[in-house]
Amino acid sequence: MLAALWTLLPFLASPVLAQTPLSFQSVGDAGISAQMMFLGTKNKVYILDKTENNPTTINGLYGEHPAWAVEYDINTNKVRTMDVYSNTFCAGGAVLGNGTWAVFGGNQPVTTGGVATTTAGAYSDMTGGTAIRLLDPCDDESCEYVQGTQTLDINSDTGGYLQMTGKRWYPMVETLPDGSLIVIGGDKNGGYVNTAGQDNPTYEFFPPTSDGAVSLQFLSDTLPINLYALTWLMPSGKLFMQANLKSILYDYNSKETTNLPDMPYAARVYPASAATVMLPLTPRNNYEPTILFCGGSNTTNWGTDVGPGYNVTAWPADQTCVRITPEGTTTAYQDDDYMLEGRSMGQFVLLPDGTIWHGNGVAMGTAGYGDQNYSVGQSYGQAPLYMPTIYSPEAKAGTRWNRTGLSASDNERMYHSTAILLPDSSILISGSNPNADFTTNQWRSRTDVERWYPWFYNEARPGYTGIPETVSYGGAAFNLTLNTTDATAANNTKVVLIRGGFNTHAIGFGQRMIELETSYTIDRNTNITTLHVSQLPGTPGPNLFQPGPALFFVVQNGIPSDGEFVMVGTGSIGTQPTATNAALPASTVIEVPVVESSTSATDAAPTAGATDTTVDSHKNSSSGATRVVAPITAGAALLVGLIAAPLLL
Ligand SMILES: *[C@@H]1O[C@H](CO)[C@@H](O)[C@H](O)[C@H]1NC(C)=O
Ligand SMILES: *[C@@H]1O[C@H](CO)[C@@H](O)[C@H](O)[C@H]1NC(C)=O
Ligand SMILES: *[C@@H]1O[C@H](CO)[C@@H](O)[C@H](O)[C@H]1NC(C)=O
Ligand SMILES: *[C@@H]1O[C@H](CO)[C@@H](O)[C@H](O)[C@H]1NC(C)=O
Ligand SMILES: *[C@@H]1O[C@H](CO)[C@@H](O)[C@H](O)[C@H]1NC(C)=O
Ligand SMILES: *[C@@H]1O[C@H](CO)[C@@H](O)[C@H](O)[C@H]1NC(C)=O
Ligand SMILES: *[C@@H]1O[C@H](CO)[C@@H](O)[C@H](O)[C@H]1NC(C)=O
Ligand SMILES: *[C@@H]1O[C@H](CO)[C@@H](O)[C@H](O)[C@H]1NC(C)=O
Ligand SMILES: *[C@@H]1O[C@H](CO)[C@@H](O)[C@H](O)[C@H]1NC(C)=O
Ligand SMILES: *[C@@H]1O[C@H](CO)[C@@H](O)[C@H](O)[C@H]1NC(C)=O
Ligand SMILES: [Cu+2]
Repeated sequence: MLAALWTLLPFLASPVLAQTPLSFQSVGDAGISAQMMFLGTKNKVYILDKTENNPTTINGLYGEHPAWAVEYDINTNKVRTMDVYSNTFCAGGAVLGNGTWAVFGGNQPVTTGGVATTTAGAYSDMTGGTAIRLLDPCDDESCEYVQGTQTLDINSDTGGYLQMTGKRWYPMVETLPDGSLIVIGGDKNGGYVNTAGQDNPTYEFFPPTSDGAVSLQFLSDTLPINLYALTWLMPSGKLFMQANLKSILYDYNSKETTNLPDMPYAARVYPASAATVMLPLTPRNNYEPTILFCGGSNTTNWGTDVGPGYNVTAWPADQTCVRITPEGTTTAYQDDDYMLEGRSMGQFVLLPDGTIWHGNGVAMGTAGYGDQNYSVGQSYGQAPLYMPTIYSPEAKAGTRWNRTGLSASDNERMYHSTAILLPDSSILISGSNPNADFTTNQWRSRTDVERWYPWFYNEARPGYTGIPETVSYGGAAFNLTLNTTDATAANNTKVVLIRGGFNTHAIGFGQRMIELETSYTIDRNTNITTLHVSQLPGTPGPNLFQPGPALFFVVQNGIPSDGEFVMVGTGSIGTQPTATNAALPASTVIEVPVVESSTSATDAAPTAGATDTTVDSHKNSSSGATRVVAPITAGAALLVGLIAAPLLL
């Protein structure tokens, strides 16, 4: 019925279907299984899969073959296939400071059944181990990945500039303060876990530097579980890294490593695959990054690259959550509220209201798959979890997990599923494919796309004008004009930036959120409410929130506006200028001048915008603003207004 309506009323887009807050809705089909996903523009999501027999095909440079890359339009739910030549099987990615997205590594060419091949296989894919693909996202369906020339010979890629120094399957990628990228670790040919024999214990930069591949001992010390070694840039400019049970701060300038406490309770890195996230950076936490780890697996038996070697699907996923503030006064891991159930491959998605969506994953086993007699289908995980949860970072300990009013998805989202934030604050969820190739057997490869809607989805969103095109590190504040004259609402307005990042394997590569400082001026003479917004903190500048595109939200009384892309920093790769942040004006309500009854109306009337001569008798005491006494001139009214007593904030 709904489908018929849809075809009859093509101009009525998604509003035909009910968008119920706190629940999932099936919205479309990506045609491929969404192993990797990122939001490229306000309208387009880019989805990548590994090379496999997806139902959607493309006639590409190397002939007709199944597609493993599409552009998904979030308004029409239509897809455009994109030609990626090389096998993006478990690649990494991030956005550069100039807005170009980069996707690194992958695996050797495969043919039917995911079997490695060195000849032109059924899927016409080239080796992806050293590949780099670049994309400048677009709204006009003209953009394509820029790719090096890959070959079938896994040892003789000729990608040139677009080729890494060595093969990287499961590389971690993080954006650096100059907007370039660091690409870390990975292994050469794939497998359940890493091994010394095929480890690539180095990192390199993109754009490439003369350093080439730089050895990192941590990537040897953390074998066998250090694929997608979890990495976040810290305010000092060092990298916080966590793999196996080890945690370090690494200074890629001096090449010094500082050991931090070991990870308690469980492994978090792939294939244990905990949900991980940097908590929102706010003035309230002094912009001090805290990383949250939830779930994963507390097995100590990691097997080899061939597989776990025991019935891993019978091992319950871990339920613990811990936080660390890697550059805080104490660096001990602290217990956080445990999840409502054990979960591997849970995913965190930052929401602009400051809460964090947590969904997808399984209750038993780990990530990965293989043809073992204990696999369920081919999966090393089972018991999919259909219920998401909301985590509130600022709620009192003991109350941070909340499932009030939420409903479950109908669809399992297991290994190789993804979830990202959209500009309207809904979450796009797709993929799930714990299999070597596309299959309709258990657990089937999922190409369908769902959206999940936050509690405020159908509420009136705050209105404002004056969004800047760029946000800098320090310097003069900027002003927005809010469409409310309510002082409480103005006082309860936040501006946040979110980089959704590159999502794959339960990790939001580069996912980060920062709240800017604000104050407001309400002028009752004009009824104009100005929100004064600080630039990003000039200190520590880009180490705190790296340059590049980010979604900008105005959040009023907990309800976000639609997100719009702004460019953080210069929009170019290179040193980002920083400055001291100008002080914000104190929050002020400028009252309409009060006209004393002894004064003639003609003296008072001409004041700028002060048309309200019938003074509200309560106005004196409202908001603590200084009373303005007539008679006064237009200029004086303005002056007196500006020095009205600031509100205590
Ligand atoms: C961003 O930088 C990369 C690396 O230098 C370059 O390939 C790409 O074309 C640049 N993108 C834009 C939009 O300038
Ligand atoms: C793993 O976690 C379970 C609870 O799910 C606990 O009973 C068990 O002792 C833990 N095992 C290890 C090795 O930590
Ligand atoms: C599973 O396979 C292993 C060999 O890989 C064998 O030792 C074991 O007995 C098998 N288990 C079952 C339940 O078939
Ligand atoms: C593995 O464990 C699961 C869960 O306990 C069980 O259902 C399954 O039969 C086991 N498989 C094998 C091969 O032992
Ligand atoms: C739980 O989440 C709902 C919806 O997101 C929210 O309205 C409610 O305030 C939250 N409750 C607590 C105790 O955090
Ligand atoms: C403010 O703007 C929002 C979004 O455009 C709109 O829904 C709302 O009605 C406006 N409120 C007022 C008071 O104009
Ligand atoms: C923002 O508004 C304040 C007064 O409300 C003004 O002093 C300041 O110059 C404005 N800033 C910009 C960048 O326009
Ligand atoms: C503004 O909000 C803050 C909390 O964010 C509160 O402490 C302060 O009292 C509020 N001020 C007014 C004037 O409402
Ligand atoms: C400002 O808003 C108040 C209350 O809505 C209204 O009485 C007054 O006329 C408005 N003033 C101007 C200058 O629009
Ligand atoms: C308003 O302020 C004047 C002068 O400070 C004072 O005499 C008067 O009582 C106040 N009125 C009210 C309603 O607070
Ligand atoms: Cu994978």
